Amino acid sequence: MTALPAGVRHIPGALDPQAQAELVDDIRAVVSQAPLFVPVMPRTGKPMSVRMSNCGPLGWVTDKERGYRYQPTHPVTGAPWPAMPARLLALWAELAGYPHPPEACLINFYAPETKMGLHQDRDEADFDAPVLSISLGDDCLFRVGGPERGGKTSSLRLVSGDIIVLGGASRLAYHGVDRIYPGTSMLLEKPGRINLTLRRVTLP
Ligand code: MD3
Ligand code: FE
Repeated sequence: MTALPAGVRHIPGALDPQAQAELVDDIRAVVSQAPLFVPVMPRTGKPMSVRMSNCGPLGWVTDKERGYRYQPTHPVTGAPWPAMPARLLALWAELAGYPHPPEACLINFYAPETKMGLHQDRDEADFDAPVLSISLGDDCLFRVGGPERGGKTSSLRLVSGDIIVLGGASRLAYHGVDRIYPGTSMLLEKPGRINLTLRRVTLP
């Protein structure tokens, strides 16, 4: 574990257990309307191991034919994404330091064997806005590097209730999830981890 890259703000224990449970209830309600889907890599068609859904006006999706993109509707049901829960809007207003509301909340569900390879988030038009990430459930080993693939990386264990805000120089940093530590949290009914990323997509 070394120092985090400039622009990464880690807030350990940002959410107390009650706030975590309330967010899980919010996400359960979202996922009952907008079921988790299997994201598929562009061109190769290889399924990712993470399961996803979204809330807010826009959601991030990916499939073989059309690749990574944001769209206003669920890729399977065709329904508009559920509204962004008020609690998420309030956390953004408190912590993002950005004067416009988030447009997308990507919900990632990690079963115990799930990983997410190193990547950049660059499907948004607005890189001035930060990305705000909320961890719920089992701990994970998160890795973040610089804006170039192959650069030095730092690893960080993220715990349920932690928030990280990725802004400024870190907005285009490579990052990924190397592993989940099953059984480290009792928040969820089953082992696994939920990550919520709040994002601004369009230019204000
Ligand atoms: C660093 N999710 O959904 S969140 C993703 O834990 C994603 O589910 C991971 O990477 C997860 O794209 C990591 C933390 C995160 C999110 C966005 C970033 C870190 C970031 C954008 C730039 C730099
Ligand atoms: Fe990412």
